[in-house]
Amino acid sequence: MITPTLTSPLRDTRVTARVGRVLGIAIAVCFVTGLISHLHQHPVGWLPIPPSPAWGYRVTQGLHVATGLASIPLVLVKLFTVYPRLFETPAVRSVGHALERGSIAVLVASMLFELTSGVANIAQWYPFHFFFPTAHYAVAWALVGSLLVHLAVKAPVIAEALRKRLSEPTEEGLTRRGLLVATGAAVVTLTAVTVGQTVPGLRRLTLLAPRRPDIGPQGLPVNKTATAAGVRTTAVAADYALAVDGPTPLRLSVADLGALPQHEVELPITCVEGWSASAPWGGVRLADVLDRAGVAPDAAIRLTSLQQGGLYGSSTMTAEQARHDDTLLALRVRGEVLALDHGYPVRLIAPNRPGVLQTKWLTRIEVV
Ligand SMILES: Nc1nc2c(c(=O)[nH]1)N[C@H]1C(S)=C(S)[C@@H](COP(=O)(O)O)O[C@H]1N2
Ligand SMILES: [Mo]
Repeated sequence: MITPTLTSPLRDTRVTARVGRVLGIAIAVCFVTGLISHLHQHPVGWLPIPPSPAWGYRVTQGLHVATGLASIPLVLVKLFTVYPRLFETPAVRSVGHALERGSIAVLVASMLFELTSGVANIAQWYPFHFFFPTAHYAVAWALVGSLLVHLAVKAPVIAEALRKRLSEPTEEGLTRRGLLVATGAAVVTLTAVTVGQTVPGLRRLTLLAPRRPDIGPQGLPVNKTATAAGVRTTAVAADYALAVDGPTPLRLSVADLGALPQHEVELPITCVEGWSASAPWGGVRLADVLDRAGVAPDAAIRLTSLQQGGLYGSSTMTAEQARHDDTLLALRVRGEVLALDHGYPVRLIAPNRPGVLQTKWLTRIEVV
């Protein structure tokens, strides 16, 4: 039997349990908001997402990314306090012990996978060859499953560790309390320098987030440019028209769209990467256009972009989302004609909807 040699008074269940308690809360919020966000992006028929509150996805995805980032220092410190024990031998002593260690192996591996893949996605870096949302979502279940096993197995140890006072065994070096304070400071700092990507008041602190939500044409970031989408010529073509399929098929030129009743709504673009920004959008109600085409009021629809290929070249919406008063075929933002990179001549903007589904450079609307 090898007893871990890397000992430190900081490696104590009282420290581990206290860090773990905060980490557990962060993971719970991250998991629940992640499930909601996943449901937004990959809708299922039996649980349709309502169009209100308009800020719903902004809050769930903002919290998801913020709690995921806050977990990074917590996981690192928690691992620091226990890692010698991960290499204990004999590796397996009994069936119960095997289960416990197995669940920790899955927990550590899935946690590290979720954090690294999540950060890579925020940075739009795809070194991996799997489809990010599917893998990130599947591994989240493994993480939560193994976490529940871990909590059940360790419940008595955790309860006892949290009950005991955080006494300091020596006067030298970093104290246990010092480590907890430093960990808290790291979490607060990391949150402060990233959360401005979605919280307007904290924008100027946004040092570490890859995007500032107010930098870009017309004061909004751009994820996919018109050049990247290959629509530079088609979007400005003289014969451009938006096709609307229905009992009365329509072909609406930019001038036709401009001649319909115009509305303005204040709505956020919320990217799954964690940034969001609100802006006043102007244009035509999707419901008005669908009515003119004679589309049934309860029909779900698909909106397709001029962009050829690509994952986000089209999106679908429920009838409830499509008929909401704030769901616009936007022609303008902040009173200006949409920049080509924001979807000129016309894009979708709808309440409580992930950015990936706010399809730009629309060319066709059809019933699904
Ligand atoms: N056709 C098309 N529309 C698209 C995309 C795309 O790749 N192609 N990207 C989406 C994503 S991921 C986001 S976050 C928003 C961003 O809109 P913006 O570039 O106007 O800020 O557009 C969405 N609309
Ligand atoms: Mo996005």
